[in-house]
Amino acid sequence: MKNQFSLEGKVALITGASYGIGFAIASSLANAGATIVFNDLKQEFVDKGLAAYKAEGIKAHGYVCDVTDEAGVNAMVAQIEKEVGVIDILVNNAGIIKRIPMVEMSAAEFRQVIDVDLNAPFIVSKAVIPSMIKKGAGKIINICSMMSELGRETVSAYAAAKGGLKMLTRNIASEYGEFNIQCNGIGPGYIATPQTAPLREKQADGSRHPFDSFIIAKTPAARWGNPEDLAGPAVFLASNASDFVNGHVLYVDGGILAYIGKQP
Ligand code: NAP
Ligand code: GCO
Repeated sequence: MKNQFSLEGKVALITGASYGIGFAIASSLANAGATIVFNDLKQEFVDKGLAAYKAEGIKAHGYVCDVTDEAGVNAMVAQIEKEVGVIDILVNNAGIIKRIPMVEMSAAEFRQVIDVDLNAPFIVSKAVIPSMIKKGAGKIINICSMMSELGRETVSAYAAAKGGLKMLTRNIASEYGEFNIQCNGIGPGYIATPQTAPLREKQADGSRHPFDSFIIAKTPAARWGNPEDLAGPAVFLASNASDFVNGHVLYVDGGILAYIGKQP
């Protein structure tokens, strides 16, 4: 059983993984034996990430790269193949959100979210698939969202992107499954990271943010998730244990999608 989940000898690229969910997923893949490669937008963040991995006893390789820049991504993937090895596991994690009511959102802002959250997973996947085909195996994990299934006020661009990412996941599985490439998604529930910090900020009187209380009432587990809650699911989808799982989104949400919410 242990062998089925082992990632010994595998190279994993996790995008935007200096901290937050990406960092936790990368650490779990490293603990299962994988060699970790990650990127971030600026050298300063890459350096912080490298120090954080080192503190965990993980030797990681960090690159500066904007995942929306196709030429930059292609150059980074070529450099990784030369310096570290062919990428066996790709986790499309880098993402942004803009919480703006739709009628107040500019088309440029909408496009920016789509660019990072949907176009970039296309660009990075496209860059790694040819070598996976040559190798006869590959794993792609797209970090989806509750918003791959649900809408809410102010997140039109994010929901459109994450809904699209779910379908990109199914399409990569459909198009490249015959080459022994599995593409699946992880749909995290509400996870405590810098991205969701504004939704958990304490009120002036020290009470919980109303959105914080709302999420607790919507989650059967009655808590926010931690990035570490995604570790086991990520290892499963990166390993041979999931070789016949393809085009699936594994929601890791403490039960949100199953629940109508606590009656006030
Ligand atoms: P986060 O704390 O904001 O971290 C996102 C990471 O992506 C940062 O390292 C950021 O880099 C990087 N990034 C953003 N744009 C990039 C670009 N163009 N090129 C390269 N890197 C870029 O977010 P998180 O909460 O850990 O979320 C990680 C993923 O999970 C995202 O896709 C998010 O949508 C998804 N997700 C989050 C939650 C949640 O509750 N937190 C739930 C479901 C899904 P910088 O440091 O340079 O900004
Ligand atoms: C929001 C949140 C979410 C989460 C996550 C849920 O404003 O509703 O930021 O969208 O980050 O993606 O799964």
